[in-house]
Amino acid sequence: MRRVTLTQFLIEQQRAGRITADLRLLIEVVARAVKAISVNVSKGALAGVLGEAGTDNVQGEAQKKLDVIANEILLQANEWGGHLAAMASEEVETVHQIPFDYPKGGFLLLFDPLDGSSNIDVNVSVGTIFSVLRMPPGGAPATEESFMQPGREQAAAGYAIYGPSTQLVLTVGNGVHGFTLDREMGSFIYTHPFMTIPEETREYAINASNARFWEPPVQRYVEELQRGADGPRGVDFNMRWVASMVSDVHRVMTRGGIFMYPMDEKCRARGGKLRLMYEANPMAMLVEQAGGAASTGRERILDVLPTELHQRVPVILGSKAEVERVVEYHRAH
Ligand code: AHM
Ligand code: MG
Repeated sequence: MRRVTLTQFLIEQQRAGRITADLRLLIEVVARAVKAISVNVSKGALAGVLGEAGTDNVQGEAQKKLDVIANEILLQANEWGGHLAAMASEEVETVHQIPFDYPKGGFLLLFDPLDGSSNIDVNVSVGTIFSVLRMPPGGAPATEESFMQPGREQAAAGYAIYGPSTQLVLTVGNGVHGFTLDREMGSFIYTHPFMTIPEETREYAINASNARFWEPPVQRYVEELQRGADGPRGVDFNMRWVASMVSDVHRVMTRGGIFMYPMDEKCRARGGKLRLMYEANPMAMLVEQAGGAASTGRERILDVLPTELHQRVPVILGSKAEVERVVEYHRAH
């Protein structure tokens, strides 16, 4: 069997005119950083990387040591290549400028370095999520304003999942492509061409402990699912919740279903739980590219015009018909 590496895949994308050399380099560098994060994640207690870092991030959340390590790996890997105008990270308060002694490029890179980090200490899958925007023309030097673009403008998006195997799932606007890390060779192998979200689904993912805080449309939708074969849906649904967005979305990508972190009374003041720029937008692009849909309940996620870097939004994504149903319940309410 001919094994296609990520490098080869990207060169072919470049030849076909789908990405520029700069974007290819950018994705290669992100993939290299992901390999380094994967090594750290998999060493766990052996490397002394578990537990709290003793610091809080911008959102006042306690940082894990691995949050800090993963953030540093991504920042350092991407600083010197000359393909970026600036970076933004869930773990960093303001725009991360490229050091003055390195050349600047035309892209903006955004990431959640280690998503689902509450799962690290219990040895459950975590991930990295990233999004690539273009630097607005004439906008240099990059400011927070340069990042205020709706998700539909993303040039690329992807995530890495550090599970039993490490996988990189990527889109440059031409379908979703999955790669598996060959640890011995140190390279990503193209294992999942054109991933598509199955339309038929009997599975949903939501933190059900928040049920009493949800808005009526989501309460209605989930109640109907829970009534199973006896309810209006006429079939039984299954529920899964890893509490690691990358894992939960990866399952939806692989075998269909719906993932929701909707608006609720606990997160209303902040606008939602998940971050628009580091979580919702890249996942929404991937899900749409895989034939699914992604909404806040009231608006397509990719159409949300951001007003701040660390903005949060409600997220409902996955198999199209299910997402449309939840949106319809919002409309009807
Ligand atoms: P994090 O970026 O601080 O790890 O938080 C985001 C995570 C998501 O991965 C996951 O979907 C959600 O928070 C889980 O929330 P909860 O703890 O309410 O189940
Ligand atoms: Mg996160």
